[in-house]
Amino acid sequence: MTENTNANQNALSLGDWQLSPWLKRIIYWELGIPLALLSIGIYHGLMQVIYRAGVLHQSAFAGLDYYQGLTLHGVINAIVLTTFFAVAFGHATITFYLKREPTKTLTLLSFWFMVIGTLMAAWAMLSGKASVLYTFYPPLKGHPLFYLGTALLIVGSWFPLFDWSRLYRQWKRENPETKTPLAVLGTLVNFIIWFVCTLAVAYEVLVVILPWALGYKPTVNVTLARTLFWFFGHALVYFWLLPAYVMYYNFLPKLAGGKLYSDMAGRIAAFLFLIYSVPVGVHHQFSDPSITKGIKLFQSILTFGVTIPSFITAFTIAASLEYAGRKRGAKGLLGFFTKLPYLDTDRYLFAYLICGLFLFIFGGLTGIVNASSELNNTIHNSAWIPGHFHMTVAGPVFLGIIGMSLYLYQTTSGKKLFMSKVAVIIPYLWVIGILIFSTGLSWGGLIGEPRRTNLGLTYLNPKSELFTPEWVPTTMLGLLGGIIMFIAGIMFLVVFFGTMLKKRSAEGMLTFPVSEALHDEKRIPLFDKFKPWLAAMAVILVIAYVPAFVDATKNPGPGAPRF
Ligand code: HAS
Ligand code: CU
Repeated sequence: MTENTNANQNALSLGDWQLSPWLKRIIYWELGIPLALLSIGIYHGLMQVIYRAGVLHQSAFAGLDYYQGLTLHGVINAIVLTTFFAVAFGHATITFYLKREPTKTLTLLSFWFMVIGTLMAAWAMLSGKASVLYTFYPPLKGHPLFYLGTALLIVGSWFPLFDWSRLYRQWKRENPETKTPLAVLGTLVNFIIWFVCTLAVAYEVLVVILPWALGYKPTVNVTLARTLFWFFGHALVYFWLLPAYVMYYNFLPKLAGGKLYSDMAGRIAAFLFLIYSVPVGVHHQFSDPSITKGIKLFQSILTFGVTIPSFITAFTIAASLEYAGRKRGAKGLLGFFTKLPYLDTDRYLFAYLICGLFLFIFGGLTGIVNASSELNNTIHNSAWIPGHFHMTVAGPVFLGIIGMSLYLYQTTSGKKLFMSKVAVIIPYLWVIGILIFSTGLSWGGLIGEPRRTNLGLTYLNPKSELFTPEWVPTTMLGLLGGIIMFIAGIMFLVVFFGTMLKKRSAEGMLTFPVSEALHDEKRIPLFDKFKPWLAAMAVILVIAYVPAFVDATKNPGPGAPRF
């Protein structure tokens, strides 16, 4: 039982919770289904590096086309896994911190929408009818069931927000003077961002793309579709990231043996994400001619705004780790880094979280390069971009997801970890793989290696007229890193499903390593209310996006070809 009793008004009793059997089952399915699909996702990751390095022809295995494999890789890993996990982890955090469970009907409805949606999209991708990549905007055109499936998956992930908000309001009425638990605040902020940004992609899919994909409309406004997509697509990356941030603030300090340096820092970061996450999508469209310079400049500045909550997080979590290290006897300026429980199998979650944080230093820095519109000219659409995003979404996000999936399953099932020593080294192996892989891609990107191109057999073949020797070492590094990542991924699946097959050895409970705050600041109403921040979010969104949509509508460009 963990208690946080720093100040009366912050008091919360956070004992373990016995999940209702139906909720436990749903959470297991929501963790297990995407992890099973992950086997396809990481297989195609491996295939990408092999094809790109020109080692094998794309049809060598299973006869799948490069773009089909890339679509499966992106959709499964970045959309299906992340969405299912965010919902499952949300159910767990809300239930644990508010001590009340979501309603069965809505939870089941959400689950089935997500499962059926995923199956529809999976059919379209596996049958080769939707090789439209995970960004799926035109002019690429896929089977209508792909779009309908993705829409169902997204709508399914909306339901819990309404349920959780109701539980939260109920809790707040009973505890008006208690600070909203930071994990609950983070989860609600995340799903509000998700709800707002997915409205745009729902419109894109249902109103702009589907009539064209079904053949009712001969062409489509590509710029509008892209602008709607990126309204969603950038905020999507924070929807991936925020569950990891919830873990960093609320669990990592405790796992390290210390306290969260400042609780208020976490609240400020969460609300800054709420206002800045959406109105920055145009930073993916710096090269789109139809959008005017003023909007690009404004959204570029806002993009620097959205780095602030991450800088706040970097300093707050570093201070929390320093506190933990010193408590464990560390001396000197940086000695605390040597005193952390890196390989402690009882706290294996620590390893997953610290490795993600470490990768995010590089993921964040490369993001800042991308956001600078001059530099963006150099790296846009180059291999640099997957270099960047594997140190973000495949860094803190992926490691947070797999570490927490294992933790949630293991603690609530009351089973012992299968191969615990292996479980704790997986994230380090992953870090080595990603660092090599991303170095190859980032370096390649800087010397013109494109992304999303099966370049191996043409550009890397000495007999080809297009042979580009500079890309041999970069794609080889990608291959080496990719192989290491694949091995780490398979090892994780063995540990996770191996744990599932074990016998129960204790009563399973929902429990989290809750961090106390070192500075547990008084409740300040502004940082405990959603309304003022929602209003600010709406104002900035209107200023940033109305002109962008007007531009895209007035200036549609050539339209999509009819194929
Ligand atoms: Fe990004 C493209 C800008 C963050 C994901 N990004 C992408 C794409 C993806 C993606 C998937 O401005 C490609 C989309 C596509 O397919 O076309 N990104 C940014 C910026 C940030 C950023 C400014 N991105 C993310 C996150 C992602 C993600 C997070 C996924 C989860 N990104 C861009 C831009 C593009 C882009 C442009 C378009 C490029 C183009 O031309 O196409 C910022 O949010 C980053 C802020 C982060 C920091 C780092 C803080 C560091 C922390 C760690 C501290 C460590 C400690 C531990 C304390 C400032 C918190 C130390 C421990 C030890 C043991 C040492
Ligand atoms: Cu972005």
